[in-house]
Amino acid sequence: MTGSRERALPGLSPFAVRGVIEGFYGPPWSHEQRLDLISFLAERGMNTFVYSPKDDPLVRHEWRSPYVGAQLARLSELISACAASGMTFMYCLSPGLTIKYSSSDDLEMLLAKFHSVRELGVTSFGLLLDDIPARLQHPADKEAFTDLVGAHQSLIRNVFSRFASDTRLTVCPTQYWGYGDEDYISRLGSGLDPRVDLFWTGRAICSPTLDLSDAAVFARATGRPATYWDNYPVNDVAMGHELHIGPYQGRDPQLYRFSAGIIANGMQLFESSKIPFATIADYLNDPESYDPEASWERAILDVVGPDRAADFRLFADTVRFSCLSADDAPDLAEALERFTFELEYGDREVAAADLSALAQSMVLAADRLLDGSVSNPALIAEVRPWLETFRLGSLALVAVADLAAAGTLDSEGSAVLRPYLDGLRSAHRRVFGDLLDMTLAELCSAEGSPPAPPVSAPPTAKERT
Ligand code: LTM
Repeated sequence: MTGSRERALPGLSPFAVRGVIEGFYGPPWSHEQRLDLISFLAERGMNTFVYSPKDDPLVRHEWRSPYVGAQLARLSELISACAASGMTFMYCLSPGLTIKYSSSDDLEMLLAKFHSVRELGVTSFGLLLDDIPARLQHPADKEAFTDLVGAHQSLIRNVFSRFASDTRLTVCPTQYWGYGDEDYISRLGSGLDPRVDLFWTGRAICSPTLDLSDAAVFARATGRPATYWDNYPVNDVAMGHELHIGPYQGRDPQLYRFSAGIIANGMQLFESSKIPFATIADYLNDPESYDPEASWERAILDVVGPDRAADFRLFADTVRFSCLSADDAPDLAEALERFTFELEYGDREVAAADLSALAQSMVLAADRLLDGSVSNPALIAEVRPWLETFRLGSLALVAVADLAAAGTLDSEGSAVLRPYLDGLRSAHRRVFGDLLDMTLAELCSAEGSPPAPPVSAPPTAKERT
């Protein structure tokens, strides 16, 4: 450890640390995907890839086991790829599920594992103590330490003191979110060498905003600026039905004043993650001028390719919901507001024609993305279940427009639309979210004939042939 924090070059990003963490639960990314990501990030001014897949046994459940054979070769290749791209490879271990804090054998095992990776050329390490028991479990630990803070301070100090002077350590504390001055994090931070960096996810595990005032509180309480582990676009565990491809937003433009940097946690959906990653890179490169929507348009063009970018943009509007966005489908919401108003106070035929044109263009976009030739087939394969739901919802909107044109929304709405509503609900993919669900549910509650049985989407043009 040199003691000097990595500095951003003048005129470039004000954040020293800019990167991505493979830190999600679920099937890890493949070796090829990681290599691809390293170039993708480096090309966009990012400088760090944090290796910490929750479901890689060698970093968590089997943290004591050494790398051998193909696993060693692959790790080595990732490290070389980062070095060749000017990226920092941060290697993390998560020993907290099984470590005995008072055991010198466990400490030596941990140091030996870090050392084995250090031999491959790594000088940046993470000690991740997230998602582990919040209280000491081993009787020997309870004897040796007053509480978890004491055990963690001892572990971190023992690890850090044995690192070479050119080696950095970032710790993820067990309480990694909140106001930033809670008892655990304040005591942990104030007892650690200021050169040890701390990960922090913000006010929540998945934080809608990262505020400058919160960052200042954290820095004051812990004696160092936060390195944000930003849980976006990650969609693991209970978020698996959401597709987080919206733009990065809600991060203070001056966050760098009290933060060492941001590391974004990806989705297992690798290609899809590139869209938000590209916007995160834009924010990190120039947070004060960052424009989420403009950055997002560029990211879609970049990742989807020019041939289908416009089609994908129509779809992407309907999966905007995430911890960063309470809006499910902002463009469609505006169109539905216009439709409802026009229907009530204006011209029924105009209302129906406008909605029909939009909905039909959405169906066609879905068909081209699902069945046509695309420049990023891996992306389309990942988002296919959401695209199919998008198509079904778009067909439901065509049906709404048809009913409106015929003046039969009230009398036939329930019979015609209920099967779509049931189909959308049983698809278990968050597309259109509450917006379409509430619209259809309301139309279905109107008096009329009983609904037909649930349907799934009629076949696309290609499926029919
Ligand atoms: O956020 C942290 C520090 N840990 C875990 C992540 O590994 C996980 O991916 C996210 C999202 O579910 N939540 C966590 O608590």
